[in-house]
Amino acid sequence: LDVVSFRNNNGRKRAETSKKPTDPETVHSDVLAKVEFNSGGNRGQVTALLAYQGLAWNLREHLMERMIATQNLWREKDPKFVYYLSAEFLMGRSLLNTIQNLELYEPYAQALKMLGYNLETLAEKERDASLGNGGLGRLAACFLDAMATMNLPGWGYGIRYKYGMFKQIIKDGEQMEVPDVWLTDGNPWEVRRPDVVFPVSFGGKLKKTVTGSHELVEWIPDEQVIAMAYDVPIPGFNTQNTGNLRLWESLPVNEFDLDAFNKGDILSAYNEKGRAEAITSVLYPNDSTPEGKALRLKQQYFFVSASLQDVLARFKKVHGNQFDLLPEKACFQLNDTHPTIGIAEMVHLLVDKEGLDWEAAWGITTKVFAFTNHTIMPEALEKWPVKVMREFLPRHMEIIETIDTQWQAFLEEKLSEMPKAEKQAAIDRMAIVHPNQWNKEEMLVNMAHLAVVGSHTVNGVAQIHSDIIKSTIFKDFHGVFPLKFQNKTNGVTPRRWLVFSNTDLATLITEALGTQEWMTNCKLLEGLKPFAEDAEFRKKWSAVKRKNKERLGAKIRELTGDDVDTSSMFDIQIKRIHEYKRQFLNVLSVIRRYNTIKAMTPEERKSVVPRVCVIAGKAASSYERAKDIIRLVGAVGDTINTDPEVRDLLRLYFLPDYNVSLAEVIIPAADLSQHISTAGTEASGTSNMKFQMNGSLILGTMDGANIEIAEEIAAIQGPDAKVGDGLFIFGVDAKDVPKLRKERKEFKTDPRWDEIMDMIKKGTFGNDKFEALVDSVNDMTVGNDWFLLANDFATYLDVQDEVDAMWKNQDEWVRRSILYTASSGKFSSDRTISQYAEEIWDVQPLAVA
Ligand code: GLG
Repeated sequence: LDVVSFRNNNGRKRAETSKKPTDPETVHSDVLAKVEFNSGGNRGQVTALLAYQGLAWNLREHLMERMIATQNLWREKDPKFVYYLSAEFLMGRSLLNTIQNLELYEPYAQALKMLGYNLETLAEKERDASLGNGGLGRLAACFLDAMATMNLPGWGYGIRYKYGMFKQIIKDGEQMEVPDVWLTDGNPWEVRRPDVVFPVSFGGKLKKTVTGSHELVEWIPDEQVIAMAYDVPIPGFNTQNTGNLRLWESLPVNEFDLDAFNKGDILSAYNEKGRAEAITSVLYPNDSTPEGKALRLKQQYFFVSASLQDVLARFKKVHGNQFDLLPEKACFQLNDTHPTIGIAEMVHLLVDKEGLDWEAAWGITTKVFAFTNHTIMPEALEKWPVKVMREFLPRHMEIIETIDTQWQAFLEEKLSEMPKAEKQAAIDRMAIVHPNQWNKEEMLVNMAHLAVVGSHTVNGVAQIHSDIIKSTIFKDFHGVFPLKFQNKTNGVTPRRWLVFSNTDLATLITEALGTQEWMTNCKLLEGLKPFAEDAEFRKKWSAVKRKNKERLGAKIRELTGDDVDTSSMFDIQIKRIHEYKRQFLNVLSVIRRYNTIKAMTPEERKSVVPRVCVIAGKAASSYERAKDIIRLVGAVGDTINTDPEVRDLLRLYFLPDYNVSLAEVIIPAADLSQHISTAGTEASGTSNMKFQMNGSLILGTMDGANIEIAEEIAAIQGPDAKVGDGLFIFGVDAKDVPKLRKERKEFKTDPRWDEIMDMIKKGTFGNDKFEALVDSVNDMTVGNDWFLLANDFATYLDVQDEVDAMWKNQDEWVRRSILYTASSGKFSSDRTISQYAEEIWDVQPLAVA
């Protein structure tokens, strides 16, 4: 078997109902027709952009054919659906993912060759769809892939941001944010649906009419926009089924004010258009200003309202007003607190628009929503000022107040055994509307509390995280509803993250296992275990890694101008830049390594393991400490990479503009990857899973999904292995963190720590002293080293020594690498999604024959 044959789907029956011919000649002429008729291009001069677009339009027809077949079947059978409501979908590129999911690689590659292009090179022309910040958004994208592949009836619902995640440019060592204008060349992967539009309203006042005991509330908004749908087909792998991601764009009711224009007020003629379009312009507008905050709330309400109206409209076509059937037909998964306003919107739609009474509406609402929490970081647990909420969504604010009143009355009953003061304190802690702890005058709506009260299930994203939320942020709620809480450990799609981005490894795995079944049944990867003992196989395994490192080496050259030695250990940390993820700690150990090498004699240096350290990730635009870390990485890198005594043994690079596509090149090339958050802070992490699948050894703390990864790696080694064997684990225990934080002031730092801090403060790196950053972990009057870098520093250095020692034993290193992949089956998003489907959503697969 070779790459081509697995792409050709040898030996496995291909799901085949498509009417479109796919031989290279037909594809070639189809693409040319698209170039000519869709974009007025010249057949004789097909530029790369035109070739890409022609190809994409052609593929979209396959996708649409399959999507329509899928939707028709689902409409006919009327199964229960899951609707994944998410403010973020970090999709990345679509071209290769589509071709390979459709198993059309060969004919398309050949057709392109006839046009004079190479498929891989052309694929690089595509802009990433970066409609997400990080793990949460990428998780949503992996989930869509798994849902389609497993034939589960479900759609994603989100926002079609005009500008996605900002592009990161590094200028003089500093992060600059540039808007991501990803739609300028058009987006062939979406279908605009002018026939699918809903009004979404804001502001205004309420009109109440009382008839007998019944109070009718009418919301008279003073602002309205139109939500228009864009459908993005989601191909499943090895199935005809094709899912849908429906993204909403905000448009004005009145495009243009001709009156104003005629009066000479040219600019205000566009006022309404500008205001409406602002709602879906930017992913997460900076919310530090009141205007920004309000806009974000509007975004959330906008996409959730359109989505619920859309679902209810379809439901009513089939079931009329039998809303009590809704829980048998629909489940809404709230991806973090962002779509939580949906709970109030559902009540609003059912009571005010459909005329249900409150009890019926509330009963239905609590049966259709489920909520996933992704972090315990306070900045992600949204709280909206009542004032802002009342201004933009007066009816919803009232609904939330009623929910809260009833909730507190329920608690009065439920906790009636408690002593009075204790009971009141518990009720206050669980209130949905409560005073701002920093400013008692201001009342806030706690969206996480609303989500817990309004959902039938609440889940965390890895076992430790699900346990932590039960004893911290949702402790009281867990006391009241112990059965509401579940765990759903995250997963990632093995198609994008292994099969397509590491094709050589996938081919080698298929060759070893004698089947490609593992691509949809990842537990089969366990079959690789005996191959870890096979020297021949290990050689092939390392050869693949080496090739992937060449590819990353070329990327590093492209981005930095530097050549790196691909026989060095590639040591990688890629993720959002955040203090809790501790990229700073990584840099400290690189500085330590630098100092050690500097102090060595040339003879001693011969025993040093050469490393190329790579850090990449974006910092939130207003997060100064995170931006300091980026500057420090750059400054330390500049010093090391230009030092002739050291540069052959150590490099440090910050790669700019980390995104899905860059991750696809980096992950397959990693020898070692770092996941070193303070224990108890990283809810799960998902890149750790991608690295494990790709056979990169893990250096990490016992945090998030690292723990479960360690369990799986121990399990495959047999009954004698302990959790942590085979990984490089260090750091304090999550349960000790609170105490250690209290005692941090008295903690005696390691002399090597003090030495490095002095170096940085003296301005050794660049012309900066990084005072604020250093103080944040060192000066207890300024920062308090909340993430305990100092406590973990010494053990981190120790475990780095273990890494070096292990690297010198390449046989053992590669053996472990194979066992990592072999034990990664649990972390397929197929497993995660099947658990959601069975344990939360109650939806069943329904495949197009
Ligand atoms: C989070 C967490 C990650 C988690 C991801 C997906 O920080 O640990 O893996 O969601 O659940 N807020 C996030 O991006």
